[in-house]
Amino acid sequence: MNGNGIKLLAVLFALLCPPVLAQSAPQSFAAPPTLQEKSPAGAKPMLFAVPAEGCNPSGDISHDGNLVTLDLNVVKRHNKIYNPGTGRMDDVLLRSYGGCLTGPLIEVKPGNTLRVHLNNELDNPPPNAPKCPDGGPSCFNIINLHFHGLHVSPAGNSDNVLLNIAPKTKFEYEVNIPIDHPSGTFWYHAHRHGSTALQVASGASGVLIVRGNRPYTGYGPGDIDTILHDASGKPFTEQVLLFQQIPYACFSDPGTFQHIITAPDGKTWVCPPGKTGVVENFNQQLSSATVWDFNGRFTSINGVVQPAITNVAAGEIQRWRMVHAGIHDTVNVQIVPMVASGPNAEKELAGILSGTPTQQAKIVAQICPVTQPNSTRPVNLVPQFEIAADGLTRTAIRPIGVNQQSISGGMGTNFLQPGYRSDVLVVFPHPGTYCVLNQAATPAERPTINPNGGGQGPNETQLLATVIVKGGTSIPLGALGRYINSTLVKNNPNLPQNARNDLAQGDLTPWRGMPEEGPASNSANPNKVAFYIGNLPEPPTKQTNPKGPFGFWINSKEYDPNRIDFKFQVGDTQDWQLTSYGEPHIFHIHVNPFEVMDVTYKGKSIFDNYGRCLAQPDKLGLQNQYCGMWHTFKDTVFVQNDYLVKIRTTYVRYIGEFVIHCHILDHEDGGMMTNVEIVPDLGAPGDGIGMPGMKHVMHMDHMGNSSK
Ligand SMILES: [Cu+2]
Repeated sequence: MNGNGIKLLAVLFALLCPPVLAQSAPQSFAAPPTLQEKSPAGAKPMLFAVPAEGCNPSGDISHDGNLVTLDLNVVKRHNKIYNPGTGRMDDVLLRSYGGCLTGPLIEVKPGNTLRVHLNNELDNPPPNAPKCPDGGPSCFNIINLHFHGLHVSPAGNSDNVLLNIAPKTKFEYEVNIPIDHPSGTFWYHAHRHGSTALQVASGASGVLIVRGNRPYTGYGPGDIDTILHDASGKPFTEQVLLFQQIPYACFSDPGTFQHIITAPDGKTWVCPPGKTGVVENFNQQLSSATVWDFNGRFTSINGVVQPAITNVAAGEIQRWRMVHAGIHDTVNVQIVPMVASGPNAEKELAGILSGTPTQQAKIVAQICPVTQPNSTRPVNLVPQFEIAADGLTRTAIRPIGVNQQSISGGMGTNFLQPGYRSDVLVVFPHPGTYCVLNQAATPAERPTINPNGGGQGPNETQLLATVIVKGGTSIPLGALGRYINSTLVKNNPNLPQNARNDLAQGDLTPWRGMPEEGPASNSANPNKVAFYIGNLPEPPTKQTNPKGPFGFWINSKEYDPNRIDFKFQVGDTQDWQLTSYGEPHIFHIHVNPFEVMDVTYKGKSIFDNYGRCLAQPDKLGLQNQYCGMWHTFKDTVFVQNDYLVKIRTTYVRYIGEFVIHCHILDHEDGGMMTNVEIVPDLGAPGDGIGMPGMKHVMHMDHMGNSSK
């Protein structure tokens, strides 16, 4: 039976059977949807890409070698999300790019022009529609596109998030991906200030892969893609995993969206048959640090809850491209063998778990066991060998979850924050079933402000997916790292000898995504970004005034689209220091990635001279998730309160305005965003933009005064 048949059967069962019996087969893992390949006029039909099961993205795509053209229709459409808590497929009506629960996969090459015809088919909001978080009129149907992590122009009709694409409006984006762009895993999502969280939480996001075929020849970096293949040259199997946390709710008052239907516990959201789940109420569904911990919803992967990944053999090297497209909560990825026994073992080993997240947590603890805090028992984590962070190839393979030897931090977790990407090589040691977990955060990994929710992971361990491994060749767990390194060396006999020698040690420098930053021009006086939610003035240097204005602040200022807070000259290299007060936030900057130079706690670096975490490898704590970041390039970084994150960026090539913001997207919508402007020449009249005296390049502040 094919995937569609299985899904249809699951739906039929859901309709005909009591909830407990509903799930007879696991949800099949589905790759992100693809758009139909558009045929050039008069030509024979080209490759026909079948949409992923269960949805039909609206739009099409064509690749002609240099140009990737995409019709991307923004629509609200009915879909189904499996809810193990009730055993039913919940009906949802959500905004997305293309009509599926996740946007279509976009693949480009360096040097391509990506042309996206964005067609906003959403309705004009009715007069009583909920207002934007900033108090303005409803903006939930106004959308745009952000190409997260791409090094492209932020201006005009490129990666310009200051655009408003109104309902019933078409807009043509043209993104020129430079020929020297690193290959890697990127993503796109909605970014209209005020509706970003609501739209991304609805599914308005998708994966964007830049594929590179530049070999390493001894001069300049090559693309990691060129070495990830078997002995015959066939690329390793890839799995694209877009993690989404869609907080759909059913309302007893559809239309006004004020009263969420809950279970008798008053917390768990439920959708009775005949009701449709929506994301329409910002305050109740999105803007709470703990809502995702208690609402009973599940993290989905490419739109599917707890899928079973089945195309895996023991000993096979796969590349997993993980993208965290959730808006608010940490996902702590761990992989462990399942040890199910007992009356439900057969279903569990097939990848089927029933129950709410809380009910499942007890089962997961038994069948997917991981060392408990303070235990010295070795764990059987399946290591994740990270080759790229935020899309950019690392200097060395980072082993996550290698017992007692890992520099990845406590419990060998791959900490994914909203906006992060992690490309890992995985090898499953033996046939059998494995759990892909979202590991719970321990009390030590929660900010003091929120001991019961939020923080560095869910409050209960959750199953994200199962992997059912069949056939292949068994490899001892402890030998997987050496196996990957030696296989890469063996399968790439034509590499220069120095690269083969490096690769044997897991060194990826020949394929590094970004060159090491040079000195910064402002190292004595770095730029500062201080995140804070609360009443001004910002503590602790000044006493909080409960009567002071409340807000979501960066440097004690809320977002004003007319205000530029940072202005630099193109080509300049700048140092930054990032802090959060009270609770953690997530720093993200557009256009240029940054290098993490250091992370300090109480004035002392958490790293030794070799970039290794000073904390014990498997010690729990807040610093764990920085352990793999020393001199790593990223575009998004967690800023834990009480820590200082030091980063460095060069503003390469592109001028224009773009933004820095918190990637907890309800914080961004609340005001945690600021504008950066890159200009050609800070010393020239008008910063080198236009002729001196030109009037139409002047900036107006919000009072209508010109700033130049
Ligand atoms: Cu934030």
